Amino acid sequence: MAAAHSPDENYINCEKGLLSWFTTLDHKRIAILYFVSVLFFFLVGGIMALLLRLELFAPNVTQNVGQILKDGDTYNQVLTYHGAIMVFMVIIPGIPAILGNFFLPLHIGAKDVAFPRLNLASWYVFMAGALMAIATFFMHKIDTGWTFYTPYSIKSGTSVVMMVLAAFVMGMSSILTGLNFIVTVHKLRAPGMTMHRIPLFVWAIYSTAIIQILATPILAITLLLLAMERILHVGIFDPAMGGDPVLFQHFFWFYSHPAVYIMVLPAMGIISELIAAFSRKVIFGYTAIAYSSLGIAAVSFFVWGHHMYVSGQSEVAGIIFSFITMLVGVPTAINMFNWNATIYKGSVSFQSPMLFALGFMFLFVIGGVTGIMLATLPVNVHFHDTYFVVAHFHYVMVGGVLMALMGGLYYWFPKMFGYMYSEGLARLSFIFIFNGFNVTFFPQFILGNLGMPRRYFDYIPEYTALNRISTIGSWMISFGFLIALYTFLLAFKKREKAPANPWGAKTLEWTVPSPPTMHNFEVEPIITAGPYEYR
Ligand code: CU1
Repeated sequence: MAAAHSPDENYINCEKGLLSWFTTLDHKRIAILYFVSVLFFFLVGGIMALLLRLELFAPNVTQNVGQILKDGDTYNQVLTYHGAIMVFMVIIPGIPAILGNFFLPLHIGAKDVAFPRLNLASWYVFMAGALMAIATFFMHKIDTGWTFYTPYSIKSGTSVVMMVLAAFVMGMSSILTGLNFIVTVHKLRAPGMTMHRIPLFVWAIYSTAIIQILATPILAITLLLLAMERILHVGIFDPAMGGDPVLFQHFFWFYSHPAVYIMVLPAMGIISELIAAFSRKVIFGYTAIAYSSLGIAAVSFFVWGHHMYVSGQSEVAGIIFSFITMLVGVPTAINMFNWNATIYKGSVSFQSPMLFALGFMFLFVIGGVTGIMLATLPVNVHFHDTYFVVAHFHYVMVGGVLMALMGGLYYWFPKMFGYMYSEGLARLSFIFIFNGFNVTFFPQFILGNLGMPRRYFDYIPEYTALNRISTIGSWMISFGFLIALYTFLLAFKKREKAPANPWGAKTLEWTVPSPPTMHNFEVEPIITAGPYEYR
């Protein structure tokens, strides 16, 4: 009944009260629930990171400066929480559950996802898992590292069972979200929205969902087996009982390598949207990028052994895993080529979301190339378990995923909340995040090459200078994120109304008001062209 609605009604103000949020079935409101939760966990995981870097400011316990964590055990616990929170509670749900939930239906011309109740249930399941993870903090904590490697995770006196069950529950949420998105893409596309007309962000979320559904159950079973090993002593991973600790690594990485692409593919999807919008061009090589997403998803299942070159696996296995790992570089390079080709001769505007997109391209190439180095069998022996690995995966996870998430948030904030933010502040946050990131993590490549092992809370004095630079960088990057938070909060305070399409972008979400109404489209859109039809 259009007459009953005021013209200013949108998905935020159409229902009032906190309860209306916790019982909502609207994909956009559920996205906001995820946004608030993930933001909170990001702050907690970020504080843990700052504590770790502060500890590493000075080489050893005899110097008081920087020695804020009282012993190695505390350091191991903070390290584990930092990793587990950032992986399971921030980066895996981050882009799909926040931006995927909000924009996937809008991108394909749908009123909601296929199963709205399941969507809300996914958030509750996620929060239940997150609360279980937090509960371990008030039990015996956890010190195994986020990978829960056996045999230590069988012996550790900390709350391993609770923590792996927490990851199990959060994995369930991830599976349900993936399932929901796949059905949504297949069943709810608007008339004329063929698979070759969906935005590349949708292709990315779709490919991600395939991995979520196929790989996450393996993690679930692995973690259950670990819990059983601790409780029932079944003898599957514990060598003392005839089990094989390396078997755990096979199972764990069979999920956790594809999980890297659960994190990275949605980031690449955002970058495709940003590059098209801010170059004012139809994306170059649409089909190549779309199929590259599927290609990366497929190859990701056959590379897990690259985590285990030095675990005693056969040389043949090492060579095969090394070769297949390098194949991931092909679809990734195809994406990178097509983004560059799109920018080429485009009328590029360097607004804050585009700065993050370019930042992503720069940092992700470094993350990718160092990945190829690590995939090389003999080189890996040198770099294994050093800070080189830490630097590499932070270039992928932060330089890649978080840069894309920030770019996506700056891009879609006006649509999500209906307000414009200060472009100057947004750019300032980029400067601090981008530079702070490089100051933090580039020295770690050098430290790793010099042989500094990861996961140690003290080190020899030769490593001091580079560690100090890294710690100072961590303050710069934090300052950048604080500016970003302030930018968003200030936008809510100033209430400067955003137009429907502030960037002149061409995908469907920009055709509806900012913020969108509860049912997204008052009239069902009929699609007659591809997603980036610029004149
Ligand atoms: Cu991997």
